Amino acid sequence: MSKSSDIGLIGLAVMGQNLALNIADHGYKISVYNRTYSKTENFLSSNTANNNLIGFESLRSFVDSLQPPKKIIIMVQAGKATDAVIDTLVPFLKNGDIIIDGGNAKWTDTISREKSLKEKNILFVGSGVSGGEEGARFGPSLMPGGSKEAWNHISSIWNAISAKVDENTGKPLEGASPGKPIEGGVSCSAYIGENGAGHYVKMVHNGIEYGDMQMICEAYHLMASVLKLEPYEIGQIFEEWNKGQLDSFLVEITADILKQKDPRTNLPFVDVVMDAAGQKGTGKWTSVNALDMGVPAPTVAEAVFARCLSAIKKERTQASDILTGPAISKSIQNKDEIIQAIHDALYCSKICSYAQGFQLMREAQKEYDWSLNFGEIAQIWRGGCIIRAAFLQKITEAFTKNSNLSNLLIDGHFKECINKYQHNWRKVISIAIQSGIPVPTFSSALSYYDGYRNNRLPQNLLQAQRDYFGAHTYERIDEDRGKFFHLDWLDPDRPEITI
Ligand code: NBP
Repeated sequence: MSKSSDIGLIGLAVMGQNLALNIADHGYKISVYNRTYSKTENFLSSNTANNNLIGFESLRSFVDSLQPPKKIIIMVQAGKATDAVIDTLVPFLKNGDIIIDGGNAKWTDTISREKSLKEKNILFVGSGVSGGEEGARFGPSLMPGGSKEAWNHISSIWNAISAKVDENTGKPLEGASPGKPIEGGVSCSAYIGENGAGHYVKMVHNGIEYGDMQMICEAYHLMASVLKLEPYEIGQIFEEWNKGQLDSFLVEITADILKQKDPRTNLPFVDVVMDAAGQKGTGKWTSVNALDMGVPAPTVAEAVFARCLSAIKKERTQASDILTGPAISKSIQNKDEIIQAIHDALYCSKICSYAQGFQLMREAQKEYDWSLNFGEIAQIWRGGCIIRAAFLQKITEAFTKNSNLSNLLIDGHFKECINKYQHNWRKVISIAIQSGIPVPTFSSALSYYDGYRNNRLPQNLLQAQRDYFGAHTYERIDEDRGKFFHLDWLDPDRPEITI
């Protein structure tokens, strides 16, 4: 077997097949392998016109077909399946060969894998791949991390196959089709950092995606319940919103979904879909990591909890017969004003959610000794991925102006937006509360904003409570930070104890 392929790929389910076709479309010769050979055969027979694809039944022949250093992408389930594939692959590899995990691995697993493969002189890249099936086929957003040496070998392929955005506007370049990839534009791929940095950033991306989706759902819920608009009308509103500041893939598909009829009943499609959400875990990982590091990221967590609450459908149905809430006002005046206010609430909440996501990454880079480029991260999310949005251009601009920006809320543009829209944001949340409509992400984002901008929070009392029952000590406002005191609560008139 001549060593003729530029790269190999293992795992021919949805993502693997599409990524392989994307790579082949860009002129790279790619070898493919799957545990169940019939899937490889089916894939090849459906793509006979593509001369850059070559399939193998045996793993050894697959590896033998690759040019050194061998570059092998793994696109299988995260966790045990990824480890199983690595374990079977390693005996066939030599020093300096490269494994790239394109699955949704947990970043801590990527850190461990990179470390143990390094000991075997195998280079490892953990690359976030975002954009689902369509992205993998015609241009995903790629977040590679791990061995820098390996990155130098794969960067030209990664840059070629990733989504592209317009150099001036930052808008995604669309219109790719089989055999005709996008030419030119700025690549949505950049080296993120050492070991697990790429998969970490992909996880935060997914957490932000949870927040974005839930916020859109809250806007829809308010329009449907308070304004009593039909799904089609709400779809038209989202379509309008997609032309302005909220221009994004998720708003665009929301408009399409809301305008869609159920082919079976002819009812609005959303009205026949069960209101019980699933999840695959990356939102939960983001929230657990935020709690572990002590970073305030309540909006993503609320989005995860909103899915959990929706999932207990049977219990909610029973509770709906027992529990009461306020009646929703029948006559709504100034409908257009409320629609505008919901738009503004969505935009402000989105700013806060992203501010939290970037704060999380800022803390993680200290924890894991990475050096993340936040402007570049926002830039590679502008195309290919689920959270792609015009808004990300503003984040890139904010970090370009100030790479040490402590929080997006402080940036001039975002500060001005919130100043302009916060009246409407507060109004919408008041309407929701008075109408008994849950808005967990809108309201948690506002509480985050009010908490962040408040110089004095009630945790003075909390610290006193902790000292009272557990001698946990407190700091004083008239002493230096880091000096701790304890009051003898059985005899509070005694001088306090300096710790
Ligand atoms: P799956 O995650 O469903 O993986 C199944 C594929 O892995 C099958 O082709 C299976 O082969 C193969 N596989 C091999 Br090879 N060895 C395996 C083993 N030891 N155990 C289990 N499976 C093995 O595929 P996917 O949905 O294409 O996703 C691939 C990765 O990309 C995942 O990590 C996923 O989280 C990530 N991702 C997915 C999306 C998305 O939108 N779906 C987006 C971004 C990232 P078989 O045919 O023999 O069973």
